[in-house]
Amino acid sequence: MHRRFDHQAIESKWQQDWAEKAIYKTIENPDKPKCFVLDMFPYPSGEGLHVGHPKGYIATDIYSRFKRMTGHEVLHPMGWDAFGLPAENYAIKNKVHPRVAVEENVTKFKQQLKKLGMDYDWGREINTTDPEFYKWTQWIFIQLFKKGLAKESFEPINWCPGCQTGLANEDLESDGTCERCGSVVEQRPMRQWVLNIRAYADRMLADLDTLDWPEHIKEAQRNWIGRSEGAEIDFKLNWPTSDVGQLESDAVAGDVITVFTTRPDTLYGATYMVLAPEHELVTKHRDVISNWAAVETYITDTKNKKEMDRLDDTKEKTGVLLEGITATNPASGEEIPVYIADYVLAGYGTGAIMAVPAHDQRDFEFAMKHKITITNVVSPLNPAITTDDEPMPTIQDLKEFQDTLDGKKIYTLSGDLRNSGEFNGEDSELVYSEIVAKVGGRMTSTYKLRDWVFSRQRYWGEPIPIVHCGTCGPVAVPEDQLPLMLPEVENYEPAGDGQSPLATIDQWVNTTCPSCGEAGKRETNTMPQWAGSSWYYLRYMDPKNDQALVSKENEQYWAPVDVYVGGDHAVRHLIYARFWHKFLYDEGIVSTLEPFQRLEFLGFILASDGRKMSKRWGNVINPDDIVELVGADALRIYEMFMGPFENTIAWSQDGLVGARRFLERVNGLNEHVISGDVDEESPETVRQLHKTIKKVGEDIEGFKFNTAVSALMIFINVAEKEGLSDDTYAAFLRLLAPFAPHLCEELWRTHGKTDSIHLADFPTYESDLAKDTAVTIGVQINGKMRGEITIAPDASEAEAVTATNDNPQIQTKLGEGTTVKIIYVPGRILNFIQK
Ligand code: ANZ
Ligand code: ZN
Repeated sequence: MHRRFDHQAIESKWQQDWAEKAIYKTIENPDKPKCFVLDMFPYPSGEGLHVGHPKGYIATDIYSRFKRMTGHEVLHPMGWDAFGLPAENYAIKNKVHPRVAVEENVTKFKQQLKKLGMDYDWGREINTTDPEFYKWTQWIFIQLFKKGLAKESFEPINWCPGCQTGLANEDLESDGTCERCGSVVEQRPMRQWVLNIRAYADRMLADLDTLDWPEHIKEAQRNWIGRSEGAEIDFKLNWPTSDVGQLESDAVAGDVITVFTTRPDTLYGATYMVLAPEHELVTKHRDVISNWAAVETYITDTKNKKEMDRLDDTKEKTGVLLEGITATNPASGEEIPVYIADYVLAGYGTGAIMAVPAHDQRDFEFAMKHKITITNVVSPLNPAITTDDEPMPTIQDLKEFQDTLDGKKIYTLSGDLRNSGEFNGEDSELVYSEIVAKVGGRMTSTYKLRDWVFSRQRYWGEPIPIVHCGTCGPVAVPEDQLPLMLPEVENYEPAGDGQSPLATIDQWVNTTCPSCGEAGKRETNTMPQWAGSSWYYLRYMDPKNDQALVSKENEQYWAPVDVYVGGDHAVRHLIYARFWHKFLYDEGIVSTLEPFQRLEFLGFILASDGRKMSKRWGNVINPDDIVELVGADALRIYEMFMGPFENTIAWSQDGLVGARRFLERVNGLNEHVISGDVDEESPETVRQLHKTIKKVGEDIEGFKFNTAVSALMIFINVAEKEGLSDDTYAAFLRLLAPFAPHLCEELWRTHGKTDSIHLADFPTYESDLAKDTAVTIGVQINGKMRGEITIAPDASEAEAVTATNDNPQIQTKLGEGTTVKIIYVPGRILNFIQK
């Protein structure tokens, strides 16, 4: 029966009590198994939480309470990812120092979270902008620097004219615009700090297989890393020496162009080469390139092109022949032309390709346009493959009809080799490595993953702890001088000249070289917003340690994160953190190969109009209002009951009301508690209880919170009808406690218990009682469905057959033939085979 309750009084009373008694205080308790449950920590925005944000936090709260009740020591912490552009932009807009803005926002967020009754141990709160925290971010950077994994680079990088800073590839939308401000990102050559994340690419790929993560996230990471297996092959460059004479040229006879190819089997068909326009060999040979003016113009044009457009397969393939130089195909010995063309990218492979127009679509289009020889070297092994299509053109055809072949499909698979010298007639896949060996090539792999551009020309980030010295080069700030504090500036807006605002503080910039003691200058770039989040989870294990990032004991006790929950960052954060973790593993700081063993990806909550909740649409719902209206418990139940956790679902006020009414029934349930002998409890209630214990436990473990809530609702239906014992009532409260911690605590205490329900044990079930007592299965005759029977799930074949006696319809049909065989699958189907 429904009974109303004063949620405000109940919720604030117990929140205060829990805090006073510190019931969620986390310790390292070697006598208990541990469980580390982690949320992707929020960036504390000025707008505060909307009702979508807590969905993941509620889930981990339920999960961690369940784990605590099942005998685990639980680490369920919360903190703030507070560096980065959004905080800085907010601060600039609202004319407050980013630190002040962050403090205000953190206070707001914390209040909101506290009202939801979360079981965080706030004693372990962290903040990436706290010098005691970023001291260790800087420390990790120094270790990366010492190992040669953090280095300066002068290659062109993504520059966002809107945000006035360099960006990593991961910060771009798929159309190449800035994900923060939408500006078209330019390529700008700039001095940068980059991290060699590629050094860990193979391990990051291999170890994905050991993770309990959603398959689509693993696949996104595989694609982002983008490993290609292939070979590097050297092509000799030639130019007629008589033309060169006494040039003041850097060009050296015998220079080679190294290409990366995934198809060395097509080497004999490489009839020209292409260098990326930015390739260093191009300018190096300017003195022997007779059409240098045209070449230079093309290089300049390329600089203004977006990588997206260069990759666009529908665009016409442009390029310029390097007149005066040729290359030698190391297999066929033929002299072939060398081009520059923007469809070859500087940052992939070696920035140079051997072009095989007969078997590569881009090369084919380019060759057609520039009238370059096309040599067919692979034919289908099984000629049947092409009979539906047009027959493969022969080389002769190709040569004669080049002009008319436009738009034709070419053969790009493996097959029988042709025009390939000693390899003629061989299966191209089988001689792949023999061809590589013959020309002195090397098997290798290349990656789409680029260096991680790790410097930002902005204020609100961790200062990069490096001093530049004229003699020693870049030198790490000594570790005992960490944290290198972010200095105060007058103006924290970007300077616009590509320098960070820190560059304007002479006093800070000018220092002495830690190595030789001469005058040096501090690095003025700061770290990207992804730095702190790449290792923050480790700090929760030992947040106050000023001797180490994390102590060995604490790390060994808590690592790895058992469940990580969030709804963004399939790549980026989850790639960066895995990279740093593996590095810290190599450094002996962490003991596990991976940071996050299990990942649960959540679906978002949309506004009731089906749009994203945003100030812009005016459809934001503040959790504070909901908590005031129906209480935190109802909000928690509602968000978990909305649908499968991973689904994105729109908010509904009706659903919220339903959750509140359920809790009112819970509040009235004690009226159905039977007084007197427990033996009088209806067997149906008992069975239902055991089934519910099993279901709720398994569903929480599996992050199926919606079906757990519905099991609790089914239980209450039975209990209201049949009545329930005192013990059953107490067990039910404990099942519900992780979901509705306040009301359950209230009812538990009014039921005479003295200790918090959240420190009680989760109920256990008896398997026999938790079993389904009956299942309904189909009965078939010769494969045709003829009716149903209801029997015990583990009923024997004989029992199943006997059960059909009660079904006249089946009996009539059975009478029409003679049964020769019976196929019975318990719990599934009973099939009579008749003659
Ligand atoms: C010869 C060849 C013949 C190729 C053939 C393909 C087919 P994925 O799979 O993406 O790794 N390539 C190499 N470096 C490049 C660069 N910097 N810019 C543009 N293209 C580049 O692609 C590898 C293939 O892409 C390589 O194999 C190379 O062309 C080209 F029938 O070499 B291939
Ligand atoms: Zn020096």
